[in-house]
Amino acid sequence: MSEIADIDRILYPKVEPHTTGMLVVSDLHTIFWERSGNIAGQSVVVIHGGPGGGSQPAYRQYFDPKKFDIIQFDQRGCGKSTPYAELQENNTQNSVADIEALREHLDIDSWHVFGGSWGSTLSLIYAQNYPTRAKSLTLRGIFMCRKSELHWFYQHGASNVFPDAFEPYQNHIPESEQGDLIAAYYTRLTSDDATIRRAAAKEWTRWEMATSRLFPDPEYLDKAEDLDFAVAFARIECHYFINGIFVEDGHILRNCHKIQHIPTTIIQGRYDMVCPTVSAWELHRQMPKSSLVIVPDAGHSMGEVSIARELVIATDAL
Ligand code: STX
Repeated sequence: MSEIADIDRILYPKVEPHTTGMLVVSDLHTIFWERSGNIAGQSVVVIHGGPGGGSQPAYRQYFDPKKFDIIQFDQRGCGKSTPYAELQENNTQNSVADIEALREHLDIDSWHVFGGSWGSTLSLIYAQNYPTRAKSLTLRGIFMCRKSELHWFYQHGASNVFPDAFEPYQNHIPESEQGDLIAAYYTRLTSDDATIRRAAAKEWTRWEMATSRLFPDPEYLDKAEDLDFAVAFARIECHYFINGIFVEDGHILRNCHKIQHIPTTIIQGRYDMVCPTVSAWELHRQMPKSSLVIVPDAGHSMGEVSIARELVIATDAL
């Protein structure tokens, strides 16, 4: 049985949004949102990864559409939000404010918050800023974007497990600049020359796609070839990371005291090479009432069967 067929049996059937909209959040940025499932059900907001990854139709299949009012949106500069791949006025504080603006726009009092990877980062900071608005947190592939985590994935660490995938990512940059790959990629991803930007985006994105699953999926790797996706993803990620996500290192762990009352489930793939398990562990330690599920046979992606299974168990229990 292929992995694709298996995951179809775990996830809820495909549903289409019943309402979509564009929310103007600043003079520059407009956010695309979509709503599916049961509008009279419990509201849940889905926070996508990257930053810059955009929301995907499959993300709503992690929720029973009869039970949940499912809200998805594309963060600034990605997916169907405009302007495309824009870095100005694109930062963590604005992204948190956008979630709150969307909640108010949809006239929802409080909602469940669901996010993986960068989506876990942003979910945590959102909940810490608006602790009465998050009814629960369902978090996967914990990423707190500390310098240690960024160094592990983009400079040295994951490189030791995936030297084959790391080589083209590293060698895209001349040796003289390889000492700081995030900075070197930033220069290229923000170049005036679209050819340079696109070439860098492809290598940056390939590295992440190649390392996201315990068993790499060729279809997933193709995302790096989709330059419309890769340019926004790579530019926005790199912009957030070179700026230390616009908060002090360790900000999230230091602010966990504000969210102890929020029921929290943490789902983490043991062999997550993008966001190693130690971050989930440290978060769990700071949130003693949280439940932590370490999935023994998975990496980073919510598309992995055993991660998907745990996520659906968690949302069914909300
Ligand atoms: N980035 C982690 C992250 O949030 C370092 C992420 N990784 N892949 C994704 O997001 C997509 C699934 C959106 C491609």
